Amino acid sequence: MEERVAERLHGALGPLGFEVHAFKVGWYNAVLQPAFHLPYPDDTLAFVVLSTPSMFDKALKPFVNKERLKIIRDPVDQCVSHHLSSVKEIFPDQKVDVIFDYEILPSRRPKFLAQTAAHVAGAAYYYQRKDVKLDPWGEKKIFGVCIHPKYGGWFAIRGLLLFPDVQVPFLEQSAPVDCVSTEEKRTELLELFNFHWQDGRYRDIIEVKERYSEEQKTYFSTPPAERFRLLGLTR
Ligand code: GSH
Repeated sequence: MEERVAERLHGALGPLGFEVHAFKVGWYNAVLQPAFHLPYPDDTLAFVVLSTPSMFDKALKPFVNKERLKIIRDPVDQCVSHHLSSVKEIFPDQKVDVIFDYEILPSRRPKFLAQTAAHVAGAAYYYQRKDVKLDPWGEKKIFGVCIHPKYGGWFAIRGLLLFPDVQVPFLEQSAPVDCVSTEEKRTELLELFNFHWQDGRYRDIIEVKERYSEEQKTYFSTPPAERFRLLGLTR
């Protein structure tokens, strides 16, 4: 069952530059405090959706061109929302719940912890402070970061697709690739991500197969309000 759903999702979202990885809600809930649990039974089938570098050309630009007569406020979020919501049409007999990375609860907590989902699904390794033994940061708060074996840090976690009617008790979990395997590199990664996030060097902590184009780098490093002209939309 899982394979058929995965194949169809891959067929629909792959050509748009998205990647999907299956997991069971129970794997996710098992590593989190109850306040963060997803309210579904443990065996429920879910997918984490990532955008890869090619999403920019394959999905975002065509989406913006097609929608240019409408008012677009959040090009990236609206594009992702459009394509993930369209998935419902390929599963007309199934309930599909979609949660986006930008959604927050009234408590201002995110609706799901994206990096944890990517890790348990085997999509990208979530490196955290606890993965470094000799910790040089003292009292400082250190955020963890996911690294993808193919794209390094050049990707984003966009959402979850949940299939509440599909139970997959026998789904096998695969561990994410531990691509930043030395203590030194992990320390460097967390250092770069926490203290030099904007220069993007953390994204190249491993040799990557594909990264954002210069155009895409410029896009994401430009404040959102000024991005419209980069897309040829005048504001
Ligand atoms: N809300 C705006 C939109 O929808 O256009 C901004 C979206 C945005 O820039 N999101 C960031 C992003 O996609 C944070 S997830 N960055 C890509 C990256 O950092 O790899």
